[in-house]
Amino acid sequence: MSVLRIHGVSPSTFTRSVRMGCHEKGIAYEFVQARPGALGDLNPFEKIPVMTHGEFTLFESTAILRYLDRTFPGPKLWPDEVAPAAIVDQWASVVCDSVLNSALRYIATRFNLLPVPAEMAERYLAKARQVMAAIDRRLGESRFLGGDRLSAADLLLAPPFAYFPDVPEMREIAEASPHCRRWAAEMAARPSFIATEPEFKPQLAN
Ligand SMILES: N[C@@H](CCC(=O)N[C@@H](CS)C(=O)NCC(=O)O)C(=O)O
Repeated sequence: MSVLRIHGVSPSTFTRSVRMGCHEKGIAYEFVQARPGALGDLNPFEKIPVMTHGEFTLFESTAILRYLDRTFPGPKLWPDEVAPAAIVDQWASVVCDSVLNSALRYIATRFNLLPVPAEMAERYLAKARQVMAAIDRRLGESRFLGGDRLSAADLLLAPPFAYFPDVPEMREIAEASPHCRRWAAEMAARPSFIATEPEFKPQLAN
């Protein structure tokens, strides 16, 4: 049986999503400490996470989660039916695009990981308010982001949302989002979330 390895670092939100997928499906894996830019040939885009499964290498978190779901038994991260699976894809994509390009970028600026002009940071924050309001509406209609059951979309959203309380402006957004908070409490109780708690967290710049 080939060894499955997840290369990344524990504070990385995308790395955590993929590791959560392993835990949800009961997949044994090795966690290999690797920072972005120190991956050698594993990812030409120099981003984490990367998965290796024997000789097979894969980057991009959603692709990795899909691979895990198709390769291993255990609870499905995507439904089998076409339309419900497409809804999961839709919300996974919302996280990887809209949440990344607003909330996650804003958090990165506040942790001094993404130096941008103040005006740009304000734009990320304004967009985060809009994006999270739409996600809150969705979670008011649906127990999980992708539907009635946990899916890859939840695994992608939970790690960035876990940083909201650490940044006052994002904490305010979370406090104004009751459905997100109900969902986040449910996610935080899952063994996959508990097992992947970051070993350290970036600190606020000011
Ligand atoms: N689209 C990638 C995004 C991964 C990503 O942005 N990872 C961050 C860490 S959470 C990273 O490696 N950043 C370094 C960089 O962008 O150079 C995925 O879905 O895996």
